[in-house]
Amino acid sequence: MNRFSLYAIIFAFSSTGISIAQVKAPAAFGPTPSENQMRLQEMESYAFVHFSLNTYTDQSWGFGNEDVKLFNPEKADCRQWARICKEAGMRGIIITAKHHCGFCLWPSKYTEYSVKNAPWKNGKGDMVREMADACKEYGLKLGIYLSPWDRNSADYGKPKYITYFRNQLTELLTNYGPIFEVWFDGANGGDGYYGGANETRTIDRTTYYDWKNTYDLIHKLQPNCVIWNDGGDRGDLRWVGTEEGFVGETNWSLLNATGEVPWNMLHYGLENGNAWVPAEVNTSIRPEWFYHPNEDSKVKTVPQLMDLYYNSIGRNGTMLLNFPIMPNGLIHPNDEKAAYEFGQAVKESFSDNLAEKAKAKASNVRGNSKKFGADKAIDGRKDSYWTTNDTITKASLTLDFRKPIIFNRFLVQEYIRLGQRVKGFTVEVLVDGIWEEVAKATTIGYKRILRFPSVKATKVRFNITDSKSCPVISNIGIYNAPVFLHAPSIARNQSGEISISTDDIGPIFYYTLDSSEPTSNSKKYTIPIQTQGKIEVKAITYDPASGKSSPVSLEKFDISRKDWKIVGISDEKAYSVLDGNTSTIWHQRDGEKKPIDLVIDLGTEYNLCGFKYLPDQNKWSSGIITNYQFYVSADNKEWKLVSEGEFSNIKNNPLWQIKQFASEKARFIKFTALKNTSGDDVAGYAEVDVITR
Ligand code: FUL
Repeated sequence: MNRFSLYAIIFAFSSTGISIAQVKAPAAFGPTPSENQMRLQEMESYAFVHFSLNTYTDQSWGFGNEDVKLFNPEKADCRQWARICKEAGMRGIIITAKHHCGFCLWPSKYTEYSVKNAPWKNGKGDMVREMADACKEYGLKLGIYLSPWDRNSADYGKPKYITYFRNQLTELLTNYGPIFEVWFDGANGGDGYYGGANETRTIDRTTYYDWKNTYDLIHKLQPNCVIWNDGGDRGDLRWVGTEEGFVGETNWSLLNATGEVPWNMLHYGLENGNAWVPAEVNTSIRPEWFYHPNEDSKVKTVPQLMDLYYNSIGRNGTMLLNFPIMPNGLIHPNDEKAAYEFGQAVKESFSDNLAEKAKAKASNVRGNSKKFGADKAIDGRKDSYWTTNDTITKASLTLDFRKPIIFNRFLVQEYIRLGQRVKGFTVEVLVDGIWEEVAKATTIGYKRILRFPSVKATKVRFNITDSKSCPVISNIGIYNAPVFLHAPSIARNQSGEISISTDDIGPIFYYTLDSSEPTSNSKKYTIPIQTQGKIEVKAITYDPASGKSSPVSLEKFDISRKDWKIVGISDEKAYSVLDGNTSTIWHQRDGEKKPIDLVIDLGTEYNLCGFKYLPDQNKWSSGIITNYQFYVSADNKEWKLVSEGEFSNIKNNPLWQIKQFASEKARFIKFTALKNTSGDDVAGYAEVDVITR
């Protein structure tokens, strides 16, 4: 199209009486979002709630044989969940209607493994109904997590199970009002109860569910619902390849409609993909998805939740934050407090858009039309935008505040209904007559937020340095957001030295060893603290300039590992499993010989009641143990098996795995790796520890 045909001129008169030419909007470039995807993107943040039978067994995944009689949340109150999510600024809730164990939170007609046989409300309860009602009351949308993998069903793996799966989907999509998202977890197949068969069953994730017809069913029953699917056909959204709560800094909302989606595509999208598949960042407010009492002190703090916000919504993704439900049916007060304070912090950060008070000027305006002028990027409307002539792929927009203002955030949005275009941009500020670059980034998409140290400047210049086609910018925001200090990390090495650290610049730490809350009057940390035996350390980061403190970090250490010896292994590197440093990994390879044992002499006899294993944090490395046995011995000859089982979800969520057992006196431990995520003969360990009485 040439420049002259592009500008179809129609005469019109503006309110000032000056004749203006109306210029055609740019044509869409590449794939664009559907109305359903658009609606979801504008929701920005929504919650997950994880609740099932494994809430009662302290597991991450139920095996499928857990007793339905365990389910009795005597205080269950979905209105509490909805209120908390609303206070955190979320717009919807996705409930785990059925997790991998197969237990249904609604009285499904198609199975006995549901609330209808649980003591809760004498079998008359329906948690999905209560969730739907609570969402309605609080103005939230309802979403459904329905696990395709069902470790309870005798038919799982057979064609018959597909009818069962679709029957359940039909119940959920017809009886509970509008559903905004269905979530099909990618974990699928493996060991399970399967109606008593107790075996391993695998399926082909791409063909087994006949996704095309399953999707047709969803579209028919809930035309406004988006589909998240990590296990088969491309859905409307993509997983970002990690459950830690961040997507790539470069984040294209594009993939190819068919073909493989390796990790880098999940994380960064595909610059020239031919389908619109935006990123959804899912993570939990605690390390695990389900409730575990030992994580009550591990709830994400406000600075961590703000990082999550910037690394998801601030990087062109939506944010899906999980709340585990306690056995009594409520969200824990610690999670409630964090969610409330997070909601407040987001409001405080983004309530005053300083850009709206500025005068905007652009290097190029499409056809010099007022309709596409620079001020359209700061008018607070989502249906107007600043854009340039078609041939322009580099352009800048300057905001003039006419006096110095202080700020530390730059927010920008593309008008994605016309496609995602921008490939690179910088932000400069004018300080004392000199332009300085304060931030530089690649993609924008629906929303991008950049953080930088506070500056005092009179002007801001947003430079688009590269774009696939003419840039189309719907919104710019400048904010002076509060800065939150991160709680420090606390580690103990093998000799018992405690060190306290953080990534923040120039921090000061205060700590306590007597369970009291640390303040700036507590002991100041200068050098590593020598400790022995069981100890509880609490610490804060403190900024003397502002007088602000971080949230409190708490670490409980068991006996020190000073006298521990790794038996029968000459490789000195093996001691990295005891060094307290989570980034040093030791890999043990045993040729054809499986299983692989790690034997440790604790030096003295202890009353042992559990052990802890931290895998390699790089989920692609080999040797992440999924199935284990744990033995104890007094003499390194006679061994007693005290614990065995699986580390569920260890690849996607590589947390400390904590296993408890009935207490046993012993001096030697043997940790046996039976299976790993890489299917080879390697056992890898970041850390191994014990729990004593
Ligand atoms: C994972 C599951 O295996 C977890 O248990 C959890 O439900 C999470 C949201 O997805 O893949």
